[in-house]
Formats: sequence, structure tokens, C-alpha cells
Amino acid sequence: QEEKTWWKEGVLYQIYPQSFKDTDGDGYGDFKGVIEKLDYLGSLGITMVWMNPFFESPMVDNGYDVSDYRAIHPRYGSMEDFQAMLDGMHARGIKFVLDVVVNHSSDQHDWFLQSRSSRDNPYRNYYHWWPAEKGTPPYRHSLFDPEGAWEYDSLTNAYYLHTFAEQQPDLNWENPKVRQEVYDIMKFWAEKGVDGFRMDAFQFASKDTTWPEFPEGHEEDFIKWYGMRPQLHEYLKEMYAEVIEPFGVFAVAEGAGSTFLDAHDLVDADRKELQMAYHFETVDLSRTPEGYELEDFKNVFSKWDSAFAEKGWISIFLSNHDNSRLVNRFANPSPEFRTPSTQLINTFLMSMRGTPFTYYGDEIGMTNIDMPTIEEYVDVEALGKYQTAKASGQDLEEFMRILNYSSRENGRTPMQWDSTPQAGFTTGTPWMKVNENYVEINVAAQEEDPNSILNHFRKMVQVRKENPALVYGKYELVQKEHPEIYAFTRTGEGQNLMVVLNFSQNPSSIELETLPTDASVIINNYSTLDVNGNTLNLKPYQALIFSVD
Ligand code: TEU
Repeated sequence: QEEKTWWKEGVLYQIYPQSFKDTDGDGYGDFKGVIEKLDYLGSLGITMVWMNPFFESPMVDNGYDVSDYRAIHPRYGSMEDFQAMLDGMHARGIKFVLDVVVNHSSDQHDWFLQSRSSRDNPYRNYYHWWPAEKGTPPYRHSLFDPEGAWEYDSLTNAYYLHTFAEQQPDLNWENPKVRQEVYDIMKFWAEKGVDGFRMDAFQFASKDTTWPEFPEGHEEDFIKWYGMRPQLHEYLKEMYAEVIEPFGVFAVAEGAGSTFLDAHDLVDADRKELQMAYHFETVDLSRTPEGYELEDFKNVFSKWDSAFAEKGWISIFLSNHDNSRLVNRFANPSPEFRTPSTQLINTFLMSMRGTPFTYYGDEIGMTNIDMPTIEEYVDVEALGKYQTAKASGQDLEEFMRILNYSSRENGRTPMQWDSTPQAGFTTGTPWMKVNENYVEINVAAQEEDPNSILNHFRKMVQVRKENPALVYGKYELVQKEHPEIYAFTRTGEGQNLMVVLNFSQNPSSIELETLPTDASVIINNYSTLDVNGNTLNLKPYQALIFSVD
């Protein structure tokens, strides 16, 4: 096995800054708000924070369109506020992970303004241009723009490439100057003391600039066609030597290619590239209201675990700002089961090998909001998908049913702190509506209740920290075929632990060689333990970890 490190042993908490805590009443969360909540973060026991982009930006994609990588968007505060927030985290033993959005910039970035201004501008080849006299460029698919990834710009009679929105032109990573600019930006933040980087959409950074034709329908296999070109690895090695190693920081890639080999090439220690990656197979399991099958869920996690058993490291995540809420997708939002099922899914997240990434609000079981009509949507991805659906004659009613369940807006509503107006998030008008259920689901209410989702989350973070087998131990599936229960062992570091999770809303049972006792139980989301002979009987969504010795 590779080296033991803090980023393997840590628990990461993701903050969407515009939705966390507003202190100046403008309806957007800010750094001062995070500072106000530092003790709360400390009380969770988490050891890392990843914050989504807060840089200067026209906000076409909520900050994933950066117009100045060294400046802070005024709504979040000043550089001094940033430094105070960072110092406050460090004082509490929390490391900070910066979001680095460099597959593309904003079209308002000075580089792009220069680049588009003339064909012989020194910044021209900071981006990808196709001169229109060569005809229409070979089709490239855009993830956000129904018209494709090439945008015509009459100013120089040429097309530029944008994998995401048209206001997010792709940077030309084949240009060594661009790469140097990016490393300089990363150094700027590393010097301020950030401890890690999350590389946004990075698997798409390198392009084949001979622009071959791709076959019809290729976009169905997007990552295969657009991701992980061999040159990407050269650039990552360069980045490692320039930034990662000298500053002793770490970096996690969004996306892990389309094969295990791709993922290993990104993260194995001897590659000297990145340290961690996250894949989309889990979230892909649950993109419609019909939900997922436990069998598939077990398979995805088991196969990724075995692929990384000897070498390399991944993160484990079940939700983030690009997905709807954890509770709706992997647990059970009904009032009767929300608490035990969310506790179960948090138990699972914290007991797998791989660094757990938890998304703000999931520690209290925040849920999706209801947005049945397209008029309410602001997200550039949702609007793009709607246009595509409309243009291709899809059933729009069905489309909206799925969008309402799966859209990114669901995961972006303000944090529910208490039962005062706007959930204690802001004294003004929130940029995005607060979920009506804040009166019931909020931090203050759950602080009071020892059996709340929040207090279980805290306990579970502690359990992970105190049991190194949960971090480094071997994972083995137990009774793979069980239709309701996900059971597995984590063995190593002098420990032998068993995790038993009843994913069903009905009671279920499992026969085990070693059964839990009151003394061997490490965590249980119910106050009861029901053992009968060789059988462990579990309540709906009961989640147990016990020591087998
Ligand atoms: O997402 C990259 C990405 O591949 C998206 O297609 C993602 O899979 C999709 O949004 C899921 O619904 C990153 C960021 O996480 C996302 O928020 C940004 O919008 C995107 O890059 C562009 O920067």
C-alpha cells in the first residue's frame, strides 16, 4: 500500500458559498458567514472544506466562469475576509481545498477579451479557434449548449470552442504559456495557505487540435471521446513538479476517465500527477425518480473498491452541487423514514475506503425543493437541457418530471440554520428560495435532539477518525445477494469491523457467524439491538457498525 496521509484520513465538507450563510443581507452567502459558522464546522469534526468558486465572475454558471482567478467576487467579501476565514479553519484543524476552474475561463476574462480581439493578438492561442474560411468545424458536443461546442465570433470570422456554456471558452492547454499561467495562479493561492485543489472538469483539458471528425452519436460516450488524452498526463506531471510537490498540497480531479486504468493513471502515487479522483458512476445510478437498485449500488462500490485495493486513492461522494439532494436520491425523504435512512446513508459514506466528501446540508438531511415549471429555473445546465429537449421534440411533461427530481437547483438552496424567516440564512431576500421544510429541518432543532441526523453525523465522523480500519482496512462484501441489507467487513490496522445496513423501509434480517453485542457495537442509529440465535434483526434503515473479535 501507498503512504498514509492526512487527506486519506480526513473527512471533507463541501460548502457552496452563495448558499451557506449571509451576513450583510444581500441574499448571498459570504466569507463572514462562514467565519460565523466556524465553530459549527469544528463541531462536526470534519477536517477539510472544499469551497466552490468565489472568484470574480459574471456568474453565468454560478462562478464556474472565472473572469479573474486572483480576485474575489465582492458579494463574498474581501481578500482579508478570505484570509481570516482560512486562518479560522486552520486554527480548528480544518484544511482548505480551492476549486480550480481551468478547463475554461469566462468569456469576460482579459485573456479571452484579448484573444478574440484579433487573429494576431498574443493571447490568440490561449483558446481554441477555427477560422471560418476553412468551413464549419468538425462537430463537438457541448454539455450545456444545445447548439454544440463551437461558437461563431464575427469579430475575427472564426469559431471558438466551449465544452460548457458559450460564455465558458475552453483554455488551450496545449499552449505551454497557458499552463504556466495556471501554475502561477495555483501558487498564488498556495502561498496564501490553501492546502489542496479540486480540478474542475479537468479530464477534458487536453484536446486533439487536429480536430478529427468524430462519429455520429459519439457524445453518448462523452468521457471516452472528450476526456483523458495522453497529453493530459504530461501536463499533470508538470503541475505536480511545479505546484503540488513543492507546496506539499494535494489535488483531486473531478472525473476519473472511463476506465479503472484511466483513474489509476491519474492518482497512483508513483505517477506523480494527482492524489485523488472522483467518478460519476454512483450519482449516475439515481438520476430519475424511479431510484436505484441496491444490487447496482453494491456493485459500483465493490468494483471501485477492489480496483483501488492495492494502489491509488479515490474519494467517496454521493451528492454535491451538481446533483439533487442525497436524501431524495439515496435515502427516503418521507417524514417517517427521513431520519433513519439519512443516518444510514451517512454511516455508509463514512465507512468506505476513500475520502468521504459530504455536501453542506446533508448532515441535517436537507431535501429537494419542488420546481415543476421551467420558468423558475436559473441554472445554465437545466436551461440548456430544456432547450435540447424542446428542439428534439421530447415529451416536455416527462422531461420536467425528471428535471424537478434531478436538477442541480435542488442541491443549491440556502442552508437551513433555524426556524426563523429564511431559515436564518439571510435577513434579506435569498438568491435562491429556501426550502419550505426549514421549519422542521434545521440545525437548531437537531442540536437539541441527541438522536437527530446531525448528532448521528457527528458521531459517525468521530467513529471514522477513531477506527483506522474504516480508512485503510480491507473491504469485503458479506452476503452479496441479500436484497435488502448491505453488509461488509473492514479489516486491518488491528481491527475487524462489520458494517450492516438495512436499505429497506421494512424490517429485515441477516444470519451472521459473529453477531453484535451491546459491548461490540460502535454505532447504531436505533437504541435497540435485536439478536435471535444466529440472526440479526434490523429495523427499517437500521445501520450498525460493530467489532468482530
Ligand atoms: O462539472 C463538470 C461536468 O462534467 C458537468 O457536466 C457535470 O457532470 C454536470 O454539471 C452534472 O450535472 C463542473 C462543475 O462541477 C459544474 O458545476 C460546472 O457547471 C462545470 O464543471 C463547468 O465548470
